[in-house]
Amino acid sequence: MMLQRALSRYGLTEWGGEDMTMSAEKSYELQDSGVLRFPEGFVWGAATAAYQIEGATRDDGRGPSIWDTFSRTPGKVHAGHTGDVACDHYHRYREDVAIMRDLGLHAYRFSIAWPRIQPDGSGPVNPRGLDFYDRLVDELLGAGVTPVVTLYHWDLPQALEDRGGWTNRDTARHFADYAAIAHARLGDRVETWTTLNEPWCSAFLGYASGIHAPGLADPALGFAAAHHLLLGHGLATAALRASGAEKVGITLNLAPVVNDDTAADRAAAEIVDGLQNRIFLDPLLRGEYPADVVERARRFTDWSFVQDGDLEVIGAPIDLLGINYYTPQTVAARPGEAGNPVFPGSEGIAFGGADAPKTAMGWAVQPSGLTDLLLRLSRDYPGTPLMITENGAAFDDTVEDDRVHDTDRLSYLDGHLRAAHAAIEGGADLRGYLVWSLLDNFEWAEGYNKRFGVVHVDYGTQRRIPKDSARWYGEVVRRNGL
Ligand code: IFM
Repeated sequence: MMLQRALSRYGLTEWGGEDMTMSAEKSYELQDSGVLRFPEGFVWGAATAAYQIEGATRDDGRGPSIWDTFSRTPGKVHAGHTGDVACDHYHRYREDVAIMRDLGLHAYRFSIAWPRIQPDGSGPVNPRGLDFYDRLVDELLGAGVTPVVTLYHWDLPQALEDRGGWTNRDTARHFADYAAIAHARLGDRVETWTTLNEPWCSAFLGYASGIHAPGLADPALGFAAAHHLLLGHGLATAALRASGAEKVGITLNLAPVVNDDTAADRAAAEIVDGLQNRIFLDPLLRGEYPADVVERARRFTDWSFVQDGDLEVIGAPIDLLGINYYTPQTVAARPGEAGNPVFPGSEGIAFGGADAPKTAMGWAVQPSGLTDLLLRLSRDYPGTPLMITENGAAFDDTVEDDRVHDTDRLSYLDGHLRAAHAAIEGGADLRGYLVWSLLDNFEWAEGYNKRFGVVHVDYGTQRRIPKDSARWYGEVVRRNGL
């Protein structure tokens, strides 16, 4: 059941049945292909998100978010876990920044909790919320770590959800106001701003399938939310530019969709590529929705939420495209198959895992997918610098004598860095790599049951232990290579 829920995060189902988790025995060998150097100035760092690590959900005037509500809804999150305490980063950020400094990280991508800044999502600003990020940014800069801000990593103020959340066009406007408020306070020290993290998840896990907050399950709402998220990105980008932001971007969760077996399978892959990747890439980077996606979604929506001028706003140039890559999407044409709720319009398509070792999430480990993805983006959407804003893996770690020998994670990261390097050699304009995640944290519907960190967190004591992967990663950073 738990594995099934983790799989469904990416529209996967369990093909095969037996334990799919990659064991130490099954884990693949580190490749030994000599020294690989990354380009000079390549940015190495780590990423987190507010609700996943901060805790302190009632401190200093923070308002409730949709994840506070959702995690309290019985049956929605593993074992009823909530983000109330999480990694207590709100109080321990100095210790966490010191870990980053010791690892030699160049950059830290964190998200700002909108409900700390505007407890009701619009209207009055809560200065104590801004104060926290002010302290965090200063601490980072003092440690030589460059802050990279994400404005929205899924914790919508509940007050806005009560008025329709991302299905309400007004939310996009409120988001731009909030972006300007955050920039006014931090813009003198933060150069790089990303608007949204993974709008696909917000729209289709949150509104179309009910797997994530706010837990609604209506395909039409999913498409409306996707559009308003994109509009929010566009309006926030304009607001950030007007306030003088230097670099503005967005982060998407993208995946190559694979199956070359038959013409029908290739057609199925094209459909899912539209529903996962092009539905965001095309409006952002080409100023239009892909015709096949528009057509396919007509069974759910007439797209009347798209108003004149929206696509110009959404398609305004950006300075950086953030890519979150974990696993490829493997599909097959299978007539009669019910549509997958996270991909409304995918009737007749079966989703499965690639034939590869799996992480604790059940996600196939396939580094070559990252090379393919980066090269495809360079080919189909040239001209926008790329950054890997998330990549990493959950495994069932154990602590022995104050050490965590997370060979599987280390191996995963090594493989993906080699894959990223291959893409650079192939011409991809990749500027940096941020590992997901700095810390073990609240993995959304999986609660604290899945550990993605390169630093172990004991949730009972809040003690941090850098895992072997963290030590290794620090060495990669130091050498600018492998
Ligand atoms: O933990 C999440 C993160 O919040 C968004 N990207 C995927 C990660 C792993 O599931």
